[in-house]
Amino acid sequence: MTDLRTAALDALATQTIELPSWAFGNSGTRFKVFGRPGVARDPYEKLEDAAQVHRYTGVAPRVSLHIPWDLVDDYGKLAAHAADLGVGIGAINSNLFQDDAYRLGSLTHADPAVRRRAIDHHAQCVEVMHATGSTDLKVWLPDGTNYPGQDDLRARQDRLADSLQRIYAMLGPDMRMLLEYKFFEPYFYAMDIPDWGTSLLHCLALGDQATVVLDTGHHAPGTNIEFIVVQLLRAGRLGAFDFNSRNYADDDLIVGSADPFQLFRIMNEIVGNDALRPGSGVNFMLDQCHNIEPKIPGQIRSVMNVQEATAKALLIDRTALAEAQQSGDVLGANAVLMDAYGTDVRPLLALLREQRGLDTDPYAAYARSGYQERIARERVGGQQAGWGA
Ligand code: PSV
Ligand code: MN
Ligand code: MN
Repeated sequence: MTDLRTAALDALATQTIELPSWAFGNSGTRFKVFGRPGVARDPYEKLEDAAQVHRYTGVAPRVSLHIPWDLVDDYGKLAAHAADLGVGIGAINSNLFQDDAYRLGSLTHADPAVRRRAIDHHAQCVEVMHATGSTDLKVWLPDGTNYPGQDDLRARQDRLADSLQRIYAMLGPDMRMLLEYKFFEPYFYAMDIPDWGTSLLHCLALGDQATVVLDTGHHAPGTNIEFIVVQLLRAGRLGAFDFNSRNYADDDLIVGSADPFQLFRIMNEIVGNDALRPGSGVNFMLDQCHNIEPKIPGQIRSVMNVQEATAKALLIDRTALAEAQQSGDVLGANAVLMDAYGTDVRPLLALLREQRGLDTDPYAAYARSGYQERIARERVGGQQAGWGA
């Protein structure tokens, strides 16, 4: 085996991918939510399903929770349940988009009482973090305006900065805030954190424990996402990815399904900037829904897609690439990248799994396990993602 492949195997052995609890509930569009047999009925069962993904892939040891979707009486008990299943609790997502009070905003609202309510919700999330051992508080701000003149854009930013500061002050020394951006939806004139620049400015003002989350579905078509990755890494503020695939809007489809080359280009910058290494501070999370496909296999496929893109990025001959770039060999440099992208990495990933005592095909192994048939038999009344509260 070449040195490059050996190094790739070592790096792949350390990679982890975090799963979203909401991927295991029923989900859909605003037109229809299709129920599926056997879907998890509560947060405990969502963890059980997530643990299946880890069991067959070996690289998905954490689950993000969404509060209050994943509401339970005792979060210590939920974390213990996760530990029994061989997984842990990852990021805690706050929810600022399902409350009538937030029609005109939450952390940016003109009324201090509404802002207080939104800030206090994060105190509840931080409590959940303490109880579960989570270190990442993920804030996606759904605030924005629909019409020019509807509100004062500058005043909203000032109120947001103040609210975020109050939330940031709640963090323990080992905790981080992950601040997500999205260019549209649920508002369509001006979102209050529409882009990475706005998120980064707020993070820089807050302090070292604040970092940006890059959700791959939250950009305008044609945006060069890998360029954003580089900028955030350069600033030391890329805290996490929400991986998913988009064609039109915030589609939340299986990562790497429509554009595996984009995922490869992103992972190329991650590998090239030494951000794959555990401890580099980048949390690779999925943020997806499986509306028409089965949930657990959908998550297994997603994890495998991330692994494939990562493996290809690890196989880039970076010495040859640097030489070609240095000498201005435009086509040569591009060819180095394309050679790696064109490599069939499935045998390498099969070897990785074999070395870890896993089935070489996690997708097929899960299908054979009988788990899906068992949950379809035993669970009645699957929970809709987003309506756990
Ligand atoms: C918003 O579109 C988002 O991507 C945020 O990450 C939320 O937490 C997630 O979806 C689930 O609603
Ligand atoms: Mn997201
Ligand atoms: Mn989204």
